[in-house]
Amino acid sequence: MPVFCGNAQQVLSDGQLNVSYVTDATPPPGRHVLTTIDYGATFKTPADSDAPHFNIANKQLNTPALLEMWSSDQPVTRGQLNGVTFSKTATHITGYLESPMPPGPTADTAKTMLQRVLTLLRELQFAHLMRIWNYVPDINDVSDGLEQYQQFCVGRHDAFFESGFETASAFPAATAVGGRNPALSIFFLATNLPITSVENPRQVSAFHYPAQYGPRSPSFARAVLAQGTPGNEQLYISGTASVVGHRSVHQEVGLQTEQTLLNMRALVEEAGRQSPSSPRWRDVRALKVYLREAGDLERVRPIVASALPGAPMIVLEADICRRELKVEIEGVWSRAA
Ligand code: 3EB
Repeated sequence: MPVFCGNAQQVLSDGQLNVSYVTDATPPPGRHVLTTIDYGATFKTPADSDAPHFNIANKQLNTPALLEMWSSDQPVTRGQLNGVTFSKTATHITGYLESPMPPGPTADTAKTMLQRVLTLLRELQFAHLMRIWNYVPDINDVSDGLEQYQQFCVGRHDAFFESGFETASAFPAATAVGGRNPALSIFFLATNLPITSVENPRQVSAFHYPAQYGPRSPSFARAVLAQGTPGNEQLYISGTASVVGHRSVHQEVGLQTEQTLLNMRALVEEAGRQSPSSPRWRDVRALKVYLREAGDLERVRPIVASALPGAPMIVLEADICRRELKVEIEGVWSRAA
């Protein structure tokens, strides 16, 4: 039997994707698994499920280790196209691809990979990329005079704009953190149901960051609200850090964590202004915390747990895209079914 953590057992039943953190890959009753993601390669490939199972090398700092499971109450079909391994229902698709980092600019690798994603979504007719995770190897290293993260932003920007993302309002929610394996790895969610993006009133939109952060601004939305049946919207909050306006604030990791949580709360409130039936702060379903230093776990975890009691949480060791940032947090919110 799967063991659910916190309030993750409140399973939705409206065709939405559902994420849960489990200790066993057995599909819950009535659910179809699209994908499982194993952070830190702790789980063996599940023998009892033929759903794609991906490893992200970043070490999990929580115990017990948890498996991220994406499921639906709708039937799932699976395939491979353009080098992307995907699983889909009638309304949603999850996909994964990775590419070794060849010598030369990371921008080119990022651009090619994202073009493969966008082409796949066009071919399979999922109009809206809603959430994307990017694991960038050596994210703070400099090559050709640019940090790997800034290179990634250049390639991403080019891929999006060349494929017709004319308005920033179409960007997905995103995370871009340092990967611990040598490949650039991308996992994404898309849908053919309506989505809307949400920007943070406390922060300059990332796609409007000034040039001091890199020659191309980061192409992502602070959050995406995915429509379901009324009252069952899901809010996907991007990786969020201690950034106010466009500047990093605070050195100390506890203060950075508190500022990050204030940013996340502001996003939930902003989504509520855009759509009154969107999830409230307490409706958190899954959190992921990225820590540059594993030793900061004792400091960070209680601060997150007191802001969001009982929230299912995976904590990963990962470099953050700005050197001064020590913590980044993301999450999925939805009202109980
Ligand atoms: C920030 O607010 C922190 O480039 O995809 C967070 C989430 C960050 C996603 C991305 C970057 C990205 O700018 C960094």
